[in-house]
Amino acid sequence: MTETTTLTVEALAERVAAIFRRTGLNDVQAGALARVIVAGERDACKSHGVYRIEGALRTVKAGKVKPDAIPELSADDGSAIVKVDARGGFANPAFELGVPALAERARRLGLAALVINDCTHFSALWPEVEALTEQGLAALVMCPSYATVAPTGGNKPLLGTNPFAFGWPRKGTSPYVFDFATSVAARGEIELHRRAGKKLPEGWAIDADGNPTTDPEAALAGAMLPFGGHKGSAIGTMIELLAGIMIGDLTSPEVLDYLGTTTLAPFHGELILAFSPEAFAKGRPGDPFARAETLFQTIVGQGARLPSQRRFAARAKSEREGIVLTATETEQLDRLLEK
Ligand code: NDP
Ligand code: PYC
Repeated sequence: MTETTTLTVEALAERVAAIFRRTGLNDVQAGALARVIVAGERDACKSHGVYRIEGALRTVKAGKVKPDAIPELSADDGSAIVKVDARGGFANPAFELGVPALAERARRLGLAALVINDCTHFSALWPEVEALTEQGLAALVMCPSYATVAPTGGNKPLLGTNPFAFGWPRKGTSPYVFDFATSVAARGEIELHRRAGKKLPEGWAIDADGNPTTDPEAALAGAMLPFGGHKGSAIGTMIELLAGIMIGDLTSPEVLDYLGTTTLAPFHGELILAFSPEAFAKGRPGDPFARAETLFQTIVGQGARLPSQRRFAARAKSEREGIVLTATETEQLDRLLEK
């Protein structure tokens, strides 16, 4: 049997933050990164958990992210668009800085946007969505990545795996949240298959000659495919437009040109939209939260599950019993702490 180690959420967060501080990250960067990585591990989202630490450290060592950046909130002009300049640091502390102003504007104006520019982004988006649903707001979050996905009908990497997440607040229970790559799977999943020596499911990727492949190495050298064919391809393109071009930041092909590799975390911008359901529904019949509950109950009533239910169950278990790490993961953390 493989040996495992169990740590509390707090103990793992301390270890991860200590690793980042040892590499020269300031407290703002190290704390925000540790929170998002540990949240991934806690919720059994392995593709964005502790496995991501080394990629973040590689990006620091390559000089492609500023470990001591202090994000800056633009002067307050009361507009619906809140802007945070990550100043070359990671996206996560920039998000944490911008979210109070975003939530206040969304409540006051009905909807508001947070634009983060010049950031390195490697994390899952649901922690950001949940930061807004916790405040009674609905949210949409998206960002480009780097060119690794061929558009439907094409044969070369162009779009990113461009994650897209949505959240709806629910009273007295976990929010409705989905969060997915607009490729068939996150690139992290391909890498985890490669490490485990497993073949990919059919339909995930093409090789460098544009032929379908189930070999993770060939997929990493070729291109991934969008989810849902032309529909995912169009949504991935929309994210390049809204969260790349519209906010004056890099698109996925530009990110790859800038980095020259997919082994580092991508540098681009991010767009977060927050909505007040009460403001939108004002003057219309019915309470939007009660109506949403009817919809959710009907979905579940058919035997379907709501997205994020697996994650919330994993979270409850981790909070109750601790986070279980494999021997390899524990060795990785020990090695990085000793470096
Ligand atoms: P998954 O396909 O694993 O999950 C997508 C969503 O669908 C989740 O909300 C999941 O909930 C839900 N879901 C899965 N199965 C069902 C089901 N049977 N019924 C209802 N809902 C279901 O996600 P991906 O592999 O596409 O993405 C994983 C992560 O990678 C995301 O968090 C994303 O943000 C991140 N990512 C980040 C990128 C970046 O550049 N920063 C790029 C690409 C991806 P549950 O979790 O409960 O299973
Ligand atoms: O899993 O596709 C991915 C990814 C790319 C950048 C961060 N995560």
